[in-house]
Amino acid sequence: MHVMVDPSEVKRFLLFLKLYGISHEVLIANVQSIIDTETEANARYSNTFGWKRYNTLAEIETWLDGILEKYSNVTEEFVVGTSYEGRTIRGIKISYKEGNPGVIIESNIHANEWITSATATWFINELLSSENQVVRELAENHDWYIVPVLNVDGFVYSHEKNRMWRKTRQPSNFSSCIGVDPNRNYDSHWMQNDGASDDPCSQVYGGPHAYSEPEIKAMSEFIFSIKDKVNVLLAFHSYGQVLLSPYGHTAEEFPENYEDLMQVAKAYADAVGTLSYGSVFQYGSVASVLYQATGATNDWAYEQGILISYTIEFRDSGNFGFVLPPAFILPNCEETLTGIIALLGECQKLGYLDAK
Ligand code: 0X9
Ligand code: ZN
Repeated sequence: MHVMVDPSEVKRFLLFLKLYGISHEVLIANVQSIIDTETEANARYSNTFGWKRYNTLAEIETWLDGILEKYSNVTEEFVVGTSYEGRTIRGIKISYKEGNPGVIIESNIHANEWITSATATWFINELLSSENQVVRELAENHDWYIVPVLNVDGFVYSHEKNRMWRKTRQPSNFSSCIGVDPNRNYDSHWMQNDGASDDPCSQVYGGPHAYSEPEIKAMSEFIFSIKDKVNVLLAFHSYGQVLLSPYGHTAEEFPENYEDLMQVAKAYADAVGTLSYGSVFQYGSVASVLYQATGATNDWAYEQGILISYTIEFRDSGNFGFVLPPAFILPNCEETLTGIIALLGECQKLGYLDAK
């Protein structure tokens, strides 16, 4: 378990660990100092959009406009819906021909997981501009539906006010704490088995009811509207370096095609393992390798018939956690591309990419 402790609580916390005989190791001595370093690194490249730093929502949107214009013959904008604070949640469809299997990428549902939208935008750029033959095949033989930033309000808040913000920004009717964990808000075993919290102050608050968050209501409706054309869903998260398959509500039960899901996840992990970075990716079902978590995108999507459905936790394994330094954006992107190529290759072999 990774725990972030308020400086004023450190003494008490250490005492608590000692009292219960819990061993520990300090991963990040001062979270603020790595945030400050990240802010400086971002400022260094501040006048250009790119992947040497983390871009703001406004920058991502301007970049997206340019991409949609430049590649207008193979791209199409779609609007997922409107956030609580009134922002438009935008996505891009990339399609080179008819009859392709569909892949949905949901990214930055958790506001503080900046590496996810950095990777999603890089990935979009690669699909459209790479001249590498394998990437061309990847791009042109699938229909891509990519939402680079789903939790737009939270993302802006994490840039402007609190780097560690995770949830949405909708206030509660009965608490002064703000926001819901959007990845606990889909209508899939919602709030069952301790897979989420009913405390509005919790980081994993499931909300007053499923789909209470406009972002999640909209995203579920969007996915539902295209589910018959979609074979694979990938939800981009950080951190932990792990591919998580259904289910999140129980470790006692596994999906019917669990073996296939593990074989496909292994292909991703093995492919990433061949790169020189040496990153190790684990895989397994959410509840068996991580913790019980209900109401998440990939479980819900699986239940809608999207049988290849993963949460992918990107870098790292805790050295920087959510505040992954910008220097690691490109290595993470490369790993993701390599992993996805292998993942879809394995899906193809197993017959999951046939027209639905
Ligand atoms: O807890 C989460 O929502 C995800 N981990 S994170 O550190 N990015 O917050 C894991 C979600 C996977 N859960 C299910 N698919 N049920
Ligand atoms: Zn997450």
